[in-house]
Amino acid sequence: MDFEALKKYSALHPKPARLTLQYGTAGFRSKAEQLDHVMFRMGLLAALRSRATGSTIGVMVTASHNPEEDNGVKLVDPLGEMLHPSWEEYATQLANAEEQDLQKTLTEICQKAAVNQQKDASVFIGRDTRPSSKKLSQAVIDGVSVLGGQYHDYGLVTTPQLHYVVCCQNTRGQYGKPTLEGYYQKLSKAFMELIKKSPGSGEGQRHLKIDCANGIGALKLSEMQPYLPKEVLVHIYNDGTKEKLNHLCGADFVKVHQKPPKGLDMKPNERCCSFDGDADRIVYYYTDTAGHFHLIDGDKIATLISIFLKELLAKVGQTLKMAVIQTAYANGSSTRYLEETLQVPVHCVKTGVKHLHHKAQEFDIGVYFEANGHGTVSTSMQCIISAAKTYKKCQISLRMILPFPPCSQTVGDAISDMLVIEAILSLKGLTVHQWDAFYTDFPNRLLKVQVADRQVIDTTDAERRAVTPPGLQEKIDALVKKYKFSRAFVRPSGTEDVVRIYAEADTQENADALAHEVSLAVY
Ligand code: NG1
Ligand code: ZN
Repeated sequence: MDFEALKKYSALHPKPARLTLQYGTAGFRSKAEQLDHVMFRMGLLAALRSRATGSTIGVMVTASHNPEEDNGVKLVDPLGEMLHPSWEEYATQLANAEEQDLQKTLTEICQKAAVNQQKDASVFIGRDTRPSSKKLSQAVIDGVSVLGGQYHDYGLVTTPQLHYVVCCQNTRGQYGKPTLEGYYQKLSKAFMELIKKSPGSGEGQRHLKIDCANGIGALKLSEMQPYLPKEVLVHIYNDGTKEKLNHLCGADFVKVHQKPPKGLDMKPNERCCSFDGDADRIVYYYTDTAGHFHLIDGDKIATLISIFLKELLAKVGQTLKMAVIQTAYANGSSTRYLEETLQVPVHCVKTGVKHLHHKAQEFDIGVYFEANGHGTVSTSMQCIISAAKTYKKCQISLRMILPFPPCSQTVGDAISDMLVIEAILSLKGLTVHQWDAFYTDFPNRLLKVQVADRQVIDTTDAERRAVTPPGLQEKIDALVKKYKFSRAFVRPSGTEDVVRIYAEADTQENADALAHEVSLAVY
């Protein structure tokens, strides 16, 4: 390690005094002007992680659904997964080390993680469309370079695209070509394979209006247009040319406010969807003829995919183990429908797609979605092998469906999820209204409140119960008892300086009242 060069470069990316940040649910997130040193240091860490694993590591500069003024950074592990938890701690240590301790902290990480400093380091870098992202990604490059690492800057990409190229690179092309062209080709080929057996195919085009949150999704969907089969015609709204990123639009806005985004004109029963700011989440929605808005969130997306896969497995006589993975935010009605009507096992894990992904990998087929629309389907090697064996017998090209290739095997991906959903709706001949009618969501409310120190709240049971501060859970229990068919929980956010409150009850009024009362108990 060239400590002189390190000192010189680090001085160009100084850490603001007294600032401490944590590698949270999805990496570091903060106001963009606080992040230059974090980016430089994540460049350093990515080079070390690359040496430790002997693989290419990804660094994505984005703050997803957060306001345009924010930014963030997350590392992508060799198979396109989220950074291993043991390294999250190193990330936090490195980001918070004072200037004079930087060298010592790096040396300690190298010792603890057995990093062979003689090895080559390779890092892929991507960024979203935030005005601050270009400069911040340059700081990442400085960090990689000062440790002698090689880098490839993919520039503007969606988060899932960066995960894709990292996975392709490290699996020597088995997952696909590590280029955006490879990504578009892989997705459109998988989609066409799926849809060609559709009874509705050849009967004209499927129109879909997409709110791209004024973000990277618009750019990348436009790029993908020439690769998309003629069966699906996407209409892009909120492309970022007029309004600010995530402002009154995008998947998070639509999910939290349960209303349509600004900038998208909806006709009754028209199928619409929203991506988030880095295009790893998707939610669908429509308004009915009476003008009522209906949200189809991640829970209903998971349900649609599970129904399709379950029927398919039954048809080809497969007995593969399938499960749905949710978090505490999943609507209780979806859990009941999946378990009781569909008879699919459901598991609840902590918030954050890395926890869902991890659990999903315990099954041959793991369908995992957060209620906010972040998710995908993971398939095991065992599943792929048996699918290949039965391939010849199948009416539908099972080989193309398992592993469900339109579904990203690395992380939730709005573009690939959208193609899967469109294909399944077409194959099953379902309208958006029929899909929505699978079950009715229990009335619910998600609130956030700012408190002096959100970390005083500690939780257990997949975040459904608070263990600290003392007395809080007892207060919540007493409030929940006041309402019928109710539940509520609180947890500190891992991406914002807030505490989140979630409540369900028999009516919307009661869900709102319960959420409000719980929020008062949190202060
Ligand atoms: P936090 O801020 O930890 O609640 C939010 C989402 C997560 C996940 C991450 C990363 C909710 C309630 N929480 O996490 O599900 O998607 O952002 O983007 O939607
Ligand atoms: Zn996102």
